[in-house]
Parts: sequence; C-alpha cells; structure tokens
Amino acid sequence: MRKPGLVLSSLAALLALPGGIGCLRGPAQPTPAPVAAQGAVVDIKDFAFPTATTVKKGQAVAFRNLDPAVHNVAPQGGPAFDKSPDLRQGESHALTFKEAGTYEYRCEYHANMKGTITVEE
Ligand SMILES: [Cu+2]
Repeated sequence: MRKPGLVLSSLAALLALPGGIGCLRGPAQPTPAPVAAQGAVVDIKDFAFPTATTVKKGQAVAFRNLDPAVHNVAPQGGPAFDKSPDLRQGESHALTFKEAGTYEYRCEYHANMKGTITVEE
C-alpha cells in the first residue's frame, strides 16, 4: 500500500502549490523605481526651453540639447546652482536640486532662452 500513500502526498503537495506560487509571483513583478530617482527631461529645441518644469526635491532634471547650436543652462535669479557645461547637439546634462524652490535659468548664449524649474518638497 505504498502507492496510494505516494499519491496522497503528491496531492497534498499540489494543493500546497497555489500558495507557494503566489509567494513566488510577488517579487517577480517589476518593482517601481523609487520616486526620488525619477525626474524630468528638459528638451532644448528650436532655441527654447520648456517654460516650466516641476520635480520633487532630489530628483534629477536632465537637459538635452536637440538643436544644432550650442546651449547651456545657467542660473538666472532665484537660488544659485552650478551651470551646465556647453551642450552640443545630442548632449545632455543632469542637474539635481537638493532644496525646494523656484529656479530660474537661462542659456548664456541666447538671451531669449529662459525657463523655470520648480522643486517641490
Ligand atoms: Cu542657447
């Protein structure tokens, strides 16, 4: 009478499976990136910045130059921050703001290029 016993234990193992699968499925799902790691991408295009960008404190703002002309990102009033290097077409530079506030910036090569980054708590 060993076989029926084996069948029974196999059945018990099968019944126990759904719980086990459920446990395995949880960690396998993609984990959302921490909010602080996300940020914004600011495309510099047609000699213009997007007028307003909002991120949370600690999030990166990546400036990406899509123009054939060289641009940069420099503080203009408001809290200071380190200006970006010159960005050629296709280049990008990420800035991270550790303090909440409204940061105005401009391109030093084109006086009409201005934008604002609002950093929220
Ligand atoms: Cu420019």
